[in-house]
Amino acid sequence: MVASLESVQNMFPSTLIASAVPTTIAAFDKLNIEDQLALLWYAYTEMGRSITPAAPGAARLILAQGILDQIKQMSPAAQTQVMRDLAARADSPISRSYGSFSVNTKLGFWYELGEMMQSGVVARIPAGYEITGDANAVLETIKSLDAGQQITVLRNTVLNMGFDPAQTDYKKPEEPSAKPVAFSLRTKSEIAGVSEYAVLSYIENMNAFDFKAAISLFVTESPALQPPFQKPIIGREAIVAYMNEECQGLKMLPQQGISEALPDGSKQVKITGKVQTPWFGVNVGMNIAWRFALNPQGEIRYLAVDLLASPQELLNMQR
Ligand code: ECH
Repeated sequence: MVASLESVQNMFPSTLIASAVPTTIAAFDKLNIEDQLALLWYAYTEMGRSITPAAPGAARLILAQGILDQIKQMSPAAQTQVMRDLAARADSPISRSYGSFSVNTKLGFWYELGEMMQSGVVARIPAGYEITGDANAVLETIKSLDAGQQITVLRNTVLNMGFDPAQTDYKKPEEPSAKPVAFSLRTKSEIAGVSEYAVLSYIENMNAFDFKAAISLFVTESPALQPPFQKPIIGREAIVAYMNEECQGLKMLPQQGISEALPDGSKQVKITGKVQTPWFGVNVGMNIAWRFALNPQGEIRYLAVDLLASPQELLNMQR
């Protein structure tokens, strides 16, 4: 018998996730557009989280470059309007192009725009702009989050911007995937408490950006991958497309785990550890749990990735 998706979604129910992230994003969404942009500016420039300069690689920005050049030529008022349209998800030509960008191109676009704002080439948030009390409350909440949670909020606000009529998910072919790391350079993963082949091999392949090998560890029929705060992505093809877009350059540093055999021969495995994004490199380690449901053949039927509420959760190995 195959366990239903709902039943495996609830495995290791004591895992505490960072629910402050979606509530903060929901509160942010209710703010007016000026406040949203000003808040992001303060959050980004004042929290002192530095982006690794190598991350937004030039190749990634080919699609955004035309629009960035266009923006540079505009009057300060028009530049501000472009930013307002993006944040308001208005239907404008630039907002449509942005909506079709991949995740990393969206982040790279704002990274560049932020640099241009700092150097004065693009209109800044007017000096002396006072954010409302509501916006200030959201900013204070963001300040109280841990670094991994802060960058997750920033990332999600950037991804929600722009106009995307089709709401296309992970079908953007613009980013050629980088070559997987050569076999001779790969590192074996060892995780205290876990010896399941599929789990160890998943981490090794993901750290080598070998997404084809990683997906081969999943069941053929409707495997599911559930990213933090998202609905599960179902099917091998959709998962590989997602990995190609989202997992280039991610570094997974699992620390420990627990494995449980169920009467039907299937298994549930939870591991916890850190994940680093190429955007922030070693500056930010996100506290993560991976919850795997393995079928009796040891194949991955379901994998949930959770952003944890606190570093203490890294040690939570209860059922
Ligand atoms: C300025 C002011 C005006 C408005 C805006 C501005 C610019 C903002 C900028 C923001 C940049 C933000 C960035 C955020 C990057 C965050 C990255 C994160 C990555 C998390 C990845 C995880 C991976 C988990 C997974 C694992 C698996 O095993 C399976 C797959 C997967 C200031 C100009 C907007 C520039 C760069 C949070 C957790 C482990 C689920 C992917």
